[in-house]
Amino acid sequence: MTIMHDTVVSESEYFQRQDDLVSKILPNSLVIIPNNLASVRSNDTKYPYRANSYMIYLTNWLEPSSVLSISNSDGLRETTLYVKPRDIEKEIWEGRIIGPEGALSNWPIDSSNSILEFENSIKNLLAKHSNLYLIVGVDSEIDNIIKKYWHKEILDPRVQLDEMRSIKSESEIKLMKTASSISSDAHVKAMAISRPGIGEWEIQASIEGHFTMCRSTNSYNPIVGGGDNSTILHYSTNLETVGENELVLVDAGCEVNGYASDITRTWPVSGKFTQSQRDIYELVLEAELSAIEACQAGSPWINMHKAASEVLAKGLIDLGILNCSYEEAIGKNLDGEYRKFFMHGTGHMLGLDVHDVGGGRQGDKPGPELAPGMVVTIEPGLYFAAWREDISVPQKYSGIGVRIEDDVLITEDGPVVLTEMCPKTIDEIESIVGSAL
Ligand SMILES: [Mn+2]
Repeated sequence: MTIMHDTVVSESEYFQRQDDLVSKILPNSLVIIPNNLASVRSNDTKYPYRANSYMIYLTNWLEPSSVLSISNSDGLRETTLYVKPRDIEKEIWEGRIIGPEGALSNWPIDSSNSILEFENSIKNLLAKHSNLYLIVGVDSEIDNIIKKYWHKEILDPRVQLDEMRSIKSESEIKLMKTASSISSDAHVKAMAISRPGIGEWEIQASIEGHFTMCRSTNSYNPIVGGGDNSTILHYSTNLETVGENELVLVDAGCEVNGYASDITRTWPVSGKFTQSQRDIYELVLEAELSAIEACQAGSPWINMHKAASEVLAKGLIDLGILNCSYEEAIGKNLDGEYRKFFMHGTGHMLGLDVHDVGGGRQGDKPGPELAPGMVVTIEPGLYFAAWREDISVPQKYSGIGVRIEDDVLITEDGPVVLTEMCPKTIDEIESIVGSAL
């Protein structure tokens, strides 16, 4: 099976993004964005390469050893890409190199140059500009070259770029819908092959196999935690088996043309939730639905977290897990007793990065207002680790971890769940688990 990703971003949209950036920065400025470094695993073996998300956003240039510069002197945009020069010896071993000419003919840029000319060229360019924007820390060699010739303040272009990236265009939303649908299918397939004794790695393999079959890749390392491992928030060893009547928590999503999806589902590998698992699952699902409902344009970021937290705090009292008043359970600043069991945020922005730019609660501030075009995840959870000595819970809940996560597009007409095709009711899940055996 193959899926054609025909929803790519057009050349004019990339130029539009560059123009938008140029209009938001100070006059007579130069913006410099180095691409991520390729990273060595050992000797001549490298880790899979992923370009810098800002580079993808502005040009979709995916080769390492490259730098983007955008100037707005004289009110005109001049976008230059410095890239690896052609090199037949290297290309025989490592694959074709596009080179400056290929880049100029096929990528959304105004001019190109060899990366070997970067220092000479940038020295002259810096002298002609009054302001410099640079993403520092991506490539220290580039940072050092710049600091040789620029002794004034260095501004951060992410201030402008993050604001732009946080509102998704129609083409970006289409890519994220494709990613959401591939990830949903992967979760359903993994549910269908689940059985008592299944290896966490088998579920991981099924999911990653589906991503690859669909010409996509992980947007982060999959979390497949069975039994007590479901209570480790970023567990990713995935090397144990899941026993009879245990839950498995699977947090896995793919990316398509750089755009991420992020789904978590939790299911009983034996096909039936026990009563205790059902108690916790139903409560987390109620919290999730309530938080999704709070994803309204104009509403502050904190509202979705508040909505999930209120349901969980009340539910924990009703189940006899918390023996305190509701006020103590929820806390003055959403920091009450319930945080022992729900210790992370309710969601994050999603886009080119799985934890995308532009969102979140900053300290005590309520965070940004939700706006149409933002995509956020909603992912409340409850975790009762058997190994924790600092908490006590009724024995029947010990070792249970449940998280449910969907990707939500904010629109004028309310939340649109991009991952809605991924089943999450108890009845749906029970009917799918084991159905492919
Ligand atoms: Mn997430």
